Amino acid sequence: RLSNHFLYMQAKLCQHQPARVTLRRGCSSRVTQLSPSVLSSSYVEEMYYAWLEDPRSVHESWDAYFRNAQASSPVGEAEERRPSMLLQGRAMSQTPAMSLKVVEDHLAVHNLIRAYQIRGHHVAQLDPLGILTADIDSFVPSDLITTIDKLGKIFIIFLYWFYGLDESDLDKTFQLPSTTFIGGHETTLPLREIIHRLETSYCGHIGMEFMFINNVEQCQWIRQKFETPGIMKFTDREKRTLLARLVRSTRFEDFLARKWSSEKRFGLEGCEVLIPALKMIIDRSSAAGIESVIIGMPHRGRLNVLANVVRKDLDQIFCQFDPKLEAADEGSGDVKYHLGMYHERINRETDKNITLSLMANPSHLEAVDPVVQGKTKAEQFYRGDTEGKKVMSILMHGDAAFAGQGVVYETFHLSELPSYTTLGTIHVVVNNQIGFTTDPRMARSSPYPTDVARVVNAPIFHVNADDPEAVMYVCRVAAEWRSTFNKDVVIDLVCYRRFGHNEMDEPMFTQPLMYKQIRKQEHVLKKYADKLISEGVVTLQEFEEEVAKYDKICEEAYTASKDEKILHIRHWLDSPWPNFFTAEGEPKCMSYPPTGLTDEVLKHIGEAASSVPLQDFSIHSGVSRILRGRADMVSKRTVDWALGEYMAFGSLLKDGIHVRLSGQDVERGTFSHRHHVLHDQEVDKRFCIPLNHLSPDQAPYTVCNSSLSEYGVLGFELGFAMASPNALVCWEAQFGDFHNTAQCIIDQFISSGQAKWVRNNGIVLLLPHGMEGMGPEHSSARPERFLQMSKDDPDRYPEFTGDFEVQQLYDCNWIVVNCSTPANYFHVLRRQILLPFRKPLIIFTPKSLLRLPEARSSFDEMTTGTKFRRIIPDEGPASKNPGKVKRVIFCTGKVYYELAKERKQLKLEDTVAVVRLEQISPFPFDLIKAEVELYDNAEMIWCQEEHKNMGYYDYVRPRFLTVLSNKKPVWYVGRDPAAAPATGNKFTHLAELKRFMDTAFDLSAFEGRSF
Ligand SMILES: Cc1ncc(C[n+]2csc(CCOP(=O)(O)OP(=O)(O)O)c2C)c(N)n1
Ligand SMILES: [Mg+2]
Repeated sequence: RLSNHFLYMQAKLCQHQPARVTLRRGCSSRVTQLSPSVLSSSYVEEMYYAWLEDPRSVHESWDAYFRNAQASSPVGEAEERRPSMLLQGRAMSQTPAMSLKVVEDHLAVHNLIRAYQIRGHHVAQLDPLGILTADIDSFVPSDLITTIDKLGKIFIIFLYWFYGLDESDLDKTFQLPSTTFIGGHETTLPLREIIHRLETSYCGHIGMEFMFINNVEQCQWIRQKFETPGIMKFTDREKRTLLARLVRSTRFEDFLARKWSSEKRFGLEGCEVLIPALKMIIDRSSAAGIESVIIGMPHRGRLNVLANVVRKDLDQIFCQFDPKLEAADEGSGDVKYHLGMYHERINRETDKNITLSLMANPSHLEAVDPVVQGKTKAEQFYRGDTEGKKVMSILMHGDAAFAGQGVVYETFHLSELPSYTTLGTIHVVVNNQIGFTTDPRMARSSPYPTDVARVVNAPIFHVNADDPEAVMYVCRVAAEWRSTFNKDVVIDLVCYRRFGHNEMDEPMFTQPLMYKQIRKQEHVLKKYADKLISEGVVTLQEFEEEVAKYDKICEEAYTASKDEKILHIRHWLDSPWPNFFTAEGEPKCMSYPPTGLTDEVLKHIGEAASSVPLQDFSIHSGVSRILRGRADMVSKRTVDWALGEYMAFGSLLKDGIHVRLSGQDVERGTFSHRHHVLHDQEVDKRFCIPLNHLSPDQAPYTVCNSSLSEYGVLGFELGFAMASPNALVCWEAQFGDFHNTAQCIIDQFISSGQAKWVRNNGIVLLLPHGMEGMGPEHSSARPERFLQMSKDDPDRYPEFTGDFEVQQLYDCNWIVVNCSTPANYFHVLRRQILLPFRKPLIIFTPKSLLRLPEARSSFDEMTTGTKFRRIIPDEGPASKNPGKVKRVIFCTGKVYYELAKERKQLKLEDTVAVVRLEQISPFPFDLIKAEVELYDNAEMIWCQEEHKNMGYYDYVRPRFLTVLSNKKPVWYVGRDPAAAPATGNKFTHLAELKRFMDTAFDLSAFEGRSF
């Protein structure tokens, strides 16, 4: 590094040889080189104003300078002029050379201090292995004057080149600007000491990146925390605690390695300091009032965190290694390093209660980040913790994943948004300088893996993980930062990975040099124990006793684990819902109350939906028209889609159920149909949410436009829904197809979460869907994907026992519906909350139906006694005389209205029955069976507007055949198979529609065909 620096400097010096001559300090030519911006430096102003108040408060050289400058100005003028002006023009030209040198030197020293504050981290000693530089680039910023003693003469050249200072200046004292705390109680220091202290603060085992923060108070706070001389001190007790925690962390991994040498565990070796680091963050946060910490983390060190931070019983962890234990719970379960945990305990350091939840997560790195944030937000919300003083989140990351995964960026962008902020997350990066087999140079383009955090002005503290006290200090500061400013902060633990990616991997294949060094690397526990022993803080015997004590705990737990006969994933639940289930975790009943409401309630909500609750509130004329339209519908006892949704939300709110609707532009609604937030047209930023004005004892309604993210926001809402069963949490995609950028949340959490982690989740996905001639995008919410992942067996005819509807819902992994009426949409939303358990609900929502007069519902379909209809049978002439019916068309969603219109035009209403499948999955075998039996002479058709390889066909076909005992076909009518979900050509769109409508009503279309 130093030689690099030297070569670079030499090159620069040669390149600028002539300039060097003219730049000699003290020459008048140098004066003209100083730019006005330098001369008007706030530092000079600071000195000037301090001098005006008390000439003795500044260094004597400044005193002399300002006296001179003032003396050379006309009487009365100097006081009125800014000090920067004093440095220019007449005042400057008349200044004696000596005073000018003082100004220049102080400015130079000021610049030098800033250079350390901004770029000191680039030369900090961050890599415990000493072979890589944490910022990838080994280049030393040329304005840093590092290591006076080592550099010798070179140092002098640097000092001269960048700052115009020479060797003789090293022992001169300089006034310190207020933007540094290196002086402690001193206001002046010799230059040599200034450089020494800057090096100690900025180029040791901690590298700080914070000068990009656009807030002076925050920058000052950080400077004070790291620059104040002697601030990084620990008491002997603190050192012993740290050692004991390191013992636990290290010996836990050793124990697992000894007992299960060929098992994957993604050990923490090389970053054992993570455990004391987390514990320090939690101790400090607990002291600041935090009562609940929600943690998200990847594989590395997860078991150790469970054992030593969350304090999962060790025998429970060891059980997970026993291949002979049978699973007690339904579902797939998950591997041990993905499981979550919830634990309430006393924090030993603060003697206060603290709840720790480590969220279960999939292998997909960083996917859990927004989920943790959502759950944290929900816990803050339900506790009324509006300032984030009670609940907080900690997110851990791997260096490669933190830099590579886009969801990290999406999650950071939620951190300051009012409806998504968790008021400060502490991020801890286990930066072992490798990702599986990939070097940092191939894994990222940014200097550090943490640069993504700069977008939200989060301070970033890089720290050498082999210096446990430095790590503790950084963690302490990070926790204090969070409780002071309620903003995100990043701790980058620069460490190494002692073994391969997992314990079976051979790292020498790909990183031979690094691993040769790692083999030589002494364990951090040994190094720290030696240090404390040499300091006399502990004796060797005490240390050995501490080790033996923990080893014994492990051995005893291991013996106890042998008594376990069965594995309970239920014991690893990260989000328990007390009182919602029975003690055994079962639903309290297997039925749900009717979802219909009285006319009175419907009217009341309808009135709220059509009026402005605030006085003197001027709304847009278009909105006014919409509200009048709603009032008109209410008076006629009808609802459109938006009003049906209003009724569902409003009624739940009145019953004390919190409703949260989040997604892009949801407040107005993509299709301008919702208008849940009214904006005053006269007063900027004045708005109101009528759904929050229903009744004084209602639950709050949250409706929030989200950032333009799907992965991050859907993950967030999933986390929000995890916190409580008594909330309807809905995420709406702008158009249904955009959910594919959140596919990871759908696949890894929503579809399979309960099977893997035995936890319920009632999140609702609203996915606008339908072929409206809008082109390949914006048309399909990809029902086929959701249906393919539905777990109800297509080939097994279920037993119709008890409340079959509820039993089926209980057994499924999610519910997929496509409602054709607002009333049914209303019921399905209410059913979601009235069910005695929670399942994700996927709703394909309409676009053109939002305004289609035929697609309105009467109050009669929503009043007391009515409920969600899993299918809507034909209720016209066909159903009155089913024996005459030749064909039954089963369909779902919007195409029903096209079929009904066509059938009417063709006068086939008594020959063709049209049956709507409203709940597609789980498949309503019972009701379909009844329809099939009703029309037993008719041929069966499945009609969809989607292409044949998309939509619902592949899902419904085998299930129809099961109902029909494979004795009768169900013919397909719809668009042909295609690669894109829809045509971009309007003409083709209509031609396709006509073609399949013709087939749907061509009663001879399938004549003679075999199946
Ligand atoms: C989204 C995703 N892509 C790929 C993988 C496969 N994978 C597992 S660990 C790993 C390397 C992770 O490196 P890093 O984030 O630095 O964590 P480390 O293992 O070094 O602690 C990869 C690529 C994954 N789990 N998730
Ligand atoms: Mg890594």
